Amino acid sequence: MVSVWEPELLDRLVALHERWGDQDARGYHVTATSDDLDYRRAVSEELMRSFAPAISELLVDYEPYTAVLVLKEADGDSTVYAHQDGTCNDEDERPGVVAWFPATPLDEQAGYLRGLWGSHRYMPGIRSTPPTVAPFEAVRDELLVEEMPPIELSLGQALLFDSRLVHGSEPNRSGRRRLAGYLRFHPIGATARHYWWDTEANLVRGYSVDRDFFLTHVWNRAPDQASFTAFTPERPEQLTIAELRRLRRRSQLRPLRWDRPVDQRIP
Ligand SMILES: O=C(O)CCC(=O)C(=O)O
Repeated sequence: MVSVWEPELLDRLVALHERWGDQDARGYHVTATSDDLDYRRAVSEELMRSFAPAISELLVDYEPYTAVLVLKEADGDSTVYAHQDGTCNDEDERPGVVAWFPATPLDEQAGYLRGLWGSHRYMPGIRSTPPTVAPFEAVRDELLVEEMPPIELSLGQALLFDSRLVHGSEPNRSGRRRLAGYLRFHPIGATARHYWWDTEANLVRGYSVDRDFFLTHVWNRAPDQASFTAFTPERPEQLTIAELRRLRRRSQLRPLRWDRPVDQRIP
């Protein structure tokens, strides 16, 4: 959790949404899926210009490559179930980093972001769009409320997390729109990836994409280019809450390879 900018800066995002956004939308939605490509681009440019530099300064050798607004409207279901964000770069050496921050005040009613601590260490694997079945699907409601502590961010603060972290939030019950910024970073020079689950063939297809892809792609559709890989997704065994707790404890004792100091790495 970092304090990175003056809260007044956030007014730019609210104004941007008021000018361009769909005022009749309901529930949870993100600008990444908007049909209005000019709006998508305007949001991305504002986030990259006004917000990404302060985060980049805190990261060593990472660059931003995509930026969206996350909206939870006053009406409609806006629960964000426990999930992991899609894989956007090869994570074997270094993971992607997400910066998430509120642009309108957060409290219990508006719904704090919640995280399953340490889950980036014990929930490896490629995450596709749409997502294939996750090993915590059977317990996702209980997981969100009982196992994932709320992260109480104020305006001006951001949460930086490993892009494999399981996270989510309860619905917005505040009666007001809840607006948040979301930026993704990857190691400088990394190739951006997109993994699409072709449900008809039951294959996850991997694509190397450029930055514009995230501004123009129609989500859940086949990307309009050749894939570099394809694999059949596994149907994972569903974990219980007790098993997830055990995994967390074990991961604290024995971090994954890339977490270890270089001289302690297993060859
Ligand atoms: O805004 C939130 O509470 C969560 C958003 C989120 O996790 C996402 O869009 O992936």
